[in-house]
Amino acid sequence: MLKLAKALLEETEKFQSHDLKEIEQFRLKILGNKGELKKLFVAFKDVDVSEKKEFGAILNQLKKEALSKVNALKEAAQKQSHQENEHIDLTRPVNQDRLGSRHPISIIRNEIIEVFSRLGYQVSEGPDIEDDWHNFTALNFPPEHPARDMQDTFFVGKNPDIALRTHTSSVQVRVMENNDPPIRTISPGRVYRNEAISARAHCFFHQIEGLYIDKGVSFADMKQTLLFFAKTVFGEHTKIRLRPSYFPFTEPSAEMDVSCSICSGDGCNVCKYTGYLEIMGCGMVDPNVLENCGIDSKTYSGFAFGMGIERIAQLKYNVNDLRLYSENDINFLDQFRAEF
Ligand code: 2U9
Repeated sequence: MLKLAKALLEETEKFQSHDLKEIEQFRLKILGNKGELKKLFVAFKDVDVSEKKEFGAILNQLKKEALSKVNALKEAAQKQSHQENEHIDLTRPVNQDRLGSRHPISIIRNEIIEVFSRLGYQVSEGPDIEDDWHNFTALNFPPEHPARDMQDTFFVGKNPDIALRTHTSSVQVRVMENNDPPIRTISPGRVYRNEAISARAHCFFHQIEGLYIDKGVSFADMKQTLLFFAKTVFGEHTKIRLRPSYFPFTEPSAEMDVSCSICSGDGCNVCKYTGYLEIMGCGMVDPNVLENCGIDSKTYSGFAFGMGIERIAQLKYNVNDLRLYSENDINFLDQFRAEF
């Protein structure tokens, strides 16, 4: 028995392994319930008294040695397998910092600003929360106009005088109130309308409106300015057409179409076989509006125009669901990465 105990002690001292399974088998063999140590302790009772001291000491040493060996080997094996799982692939390319990209609405807005700044237009901005005067009354909206209704406009609190602007014309009223002609200004910005959100309508969108006031400004000036705009944004071969329309703030008023860039005016499903696409409203500023803003309508005249930026983006990018422009889905926005 003593011999066996000594042999097991030697085996324990020599035992080496990185394999968790093998270490566990060794543990069971020496320290397990049916292991060698258990058997030796049972046998200890029958050992001759003269050998008991040495035998007992060896059994205790074996137990201590086996326990610390198993624990140390297990710990080392676990560490190694962890490191193996964490194996570093040195051939992997480095993590690239993701660059942001411009929002399509910003791209189009900047492009439009660029076109009009070449013609001497300044950019003007104003508050999103407006009073009745700047959003409606100064712009010649009659008291019963439907836009003044809660159904169409977001009023702020219970105050019928304060609302989210429904167009950026309010900014241009402020420009006229605070500046003498000549005035050439464009006002880009977010506008709000009380509409249910769908692919075709949203409760907010973005506009650019333009205003030119000086002595002797005519409808022909407007037409030429807007033709220049259309050719720059949609291509040199673009044609425009003006259809009579009505707005409270312009007289006469018109809607402007551009020839369809998909079929060049021949007719396709994008332009619904008309050859033309509606892109903006325009007209000569109503003399009442000039007077409301402190400008002498006998001396000065001017034209104004307004367009939805989403509408231009829909035509340029062929992305028709309006919701995509405000959801900020990274996969959608990523597609405009190259366009800065
Ligand atoms: C002042 C006077 C007149 C701006 C104009 C339009 C025609 C127009 C719409 C196009 C689509 C708004 O985004 S939209 O829904 N706009 O049709 N806007 S003339 O007229 C002005 C602006 C300011 C002081």
